[in-house]
Amino acid sequence: MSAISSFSKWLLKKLRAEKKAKILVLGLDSAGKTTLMKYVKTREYQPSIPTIGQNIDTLNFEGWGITIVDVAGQSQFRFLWDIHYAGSSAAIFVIDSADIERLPEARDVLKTHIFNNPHLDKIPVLIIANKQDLPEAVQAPLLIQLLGIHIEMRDRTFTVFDCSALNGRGVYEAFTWLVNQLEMI
Ligand SMILES: Nc1nc2c(ncn2[C@@H]2O[C@H](COP(=O)(O)OP(=O)(O)OP(=O)(O)O)[C@@H](O)[C@H]2O)c(=O)[nH]1
Ligand SMILES: [Mg+2]
Repeated sequence: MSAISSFSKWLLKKLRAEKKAKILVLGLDSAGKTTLMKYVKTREYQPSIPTIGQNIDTLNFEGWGITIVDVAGQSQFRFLWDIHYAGSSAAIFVIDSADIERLPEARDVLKTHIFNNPHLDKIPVLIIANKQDLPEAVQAPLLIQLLGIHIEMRDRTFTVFDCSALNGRGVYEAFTWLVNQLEMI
């Protein structure tokens, strides 16, 4: 084997080996974080129970080996989020778009734990407007206005995707956007 071809094989292996990322999945309890992550992994809806602590899993998506840290959203567990911020390449914030009453709480959590979080400074943020299969779900353009993120996120790469972890709508597109951001880091 020539020196050039062993070098290119080594380089290829190294490039492949380095396509790894840690992604943090945040959001209120019952937003659908765990259901969504299960959908991405298995391509089908699977029922889930409220998370206690966190679920850490790996996922292969479009050539990326992604470590998913899916935290418990209940308020009494949110202090546990702190230990997971370091080393995150991107964050996903899942919102129950059909639960209008809890949108102000979702906005506060998004602001405190992502926008104003120095540990997550500058990383891309994928906001999932989940539960779009429900008739009362608010869609992305209105959700952006209600959350005020068009103003808050001025200095940040972010997007909002309408999704459903029940029927898979928008899930593949949202994750494709995310890995495209990882390619640019
Ligand atoms: N209709 C509908 N229900 C959903 C969807 N995603 C999740 N759910 C349901 O919402 C409930 C909460 O889902 P989880 O995935 O456990 O929510 P979570 O954000 O992980 O909640 P915590 O672990 O408590 O933080 C479950 O009953 C899910 O089946 C969706 O897209 N549409
Ligand atoms: Mg969960």
